[in-house]
Amino acid sequence: MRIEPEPAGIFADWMAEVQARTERALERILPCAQVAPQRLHAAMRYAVLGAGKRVRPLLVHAAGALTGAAAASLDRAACAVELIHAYSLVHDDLPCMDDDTLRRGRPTCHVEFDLATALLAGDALQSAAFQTLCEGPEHIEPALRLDLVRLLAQAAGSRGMAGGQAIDLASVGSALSVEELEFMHIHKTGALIRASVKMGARLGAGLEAGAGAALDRYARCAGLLFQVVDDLLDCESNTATLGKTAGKDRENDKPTYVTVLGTARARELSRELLDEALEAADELGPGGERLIDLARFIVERKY
Ligand code: GRG
Repeated sequence: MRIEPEPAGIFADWMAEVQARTERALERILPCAQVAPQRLHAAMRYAVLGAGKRVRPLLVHAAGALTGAAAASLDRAACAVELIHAYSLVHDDLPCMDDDTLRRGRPTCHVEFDLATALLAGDALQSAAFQTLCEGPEHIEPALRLDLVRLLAQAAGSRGMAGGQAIDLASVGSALSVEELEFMHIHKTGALIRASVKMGARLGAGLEAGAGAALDRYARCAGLLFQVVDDLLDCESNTATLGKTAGKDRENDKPTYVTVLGTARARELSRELLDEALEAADELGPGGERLIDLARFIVERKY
């Protein structure tokens, strides 16, 4: 049985509340720009604050709501994944990677500052993510903190996001099969999205084995769905709406779901992945509403 979608206003209010509390928590976690080394701290704050949809923090809170975790105990995990995400964007935009000048509607970090500062800002954001998980007044057991650190490290590392990025860079100009493309994106984009869901759920009460498997299926579909939609937006939207350079994948001769499958099939795939994500979320029963709303949001987003 399908869980009925909630009225749009309820989700919009919840989303705005999580985005606002995440912004406040990030603001507190990041060093002040007045503290030395000022330029590095200013670059870190520039890369993180004031923009971004906060999809990964939203997933942390949605999965935490499912397992009954208190919002206050989810904030640090939400910030930690967002800090890793922000670091990945800063490094991805560097000339040695995607070489982009626009991100979140403003100049990329290395354009606003300089190459070395952007590189260091990314490095320091990654460290800040793990420090965030280790600190905090919340009563989170050391074993649970360690689990969170492990989940995030695995997702960000060579068998997660950084590995996916390496495959992405190596695939420029080559024709990937759908399986190879999926493998790349499960790592590059999917790993952090999956970790967000796992970390949020881990902060609440344990799930039964069946529900744990359904949640992981949801997370895997959501990660791939995010990427398919990203590929469609890259070729169908425009720079002003996206806040980053449109058509960049084609310019960089990168294989995408659109180049490998064509637009029509890529769109069909996004519908299939959404259906599978919703089916998995349905299996979770009451409490899974936010995950359902978020899967729809990932598909309907305009940037
Ligand atoms: C440099 C180690 C390293 C990894 C970079 C994730 C990634 C790997 C690069 C980002 C490049 C990119 C455009 C990937 C496609 C999916 C994606 C992560 C889009 C940006 O995420 P959003 O839409 O961004 O959640 P906002 O700005 O809303 O946070």
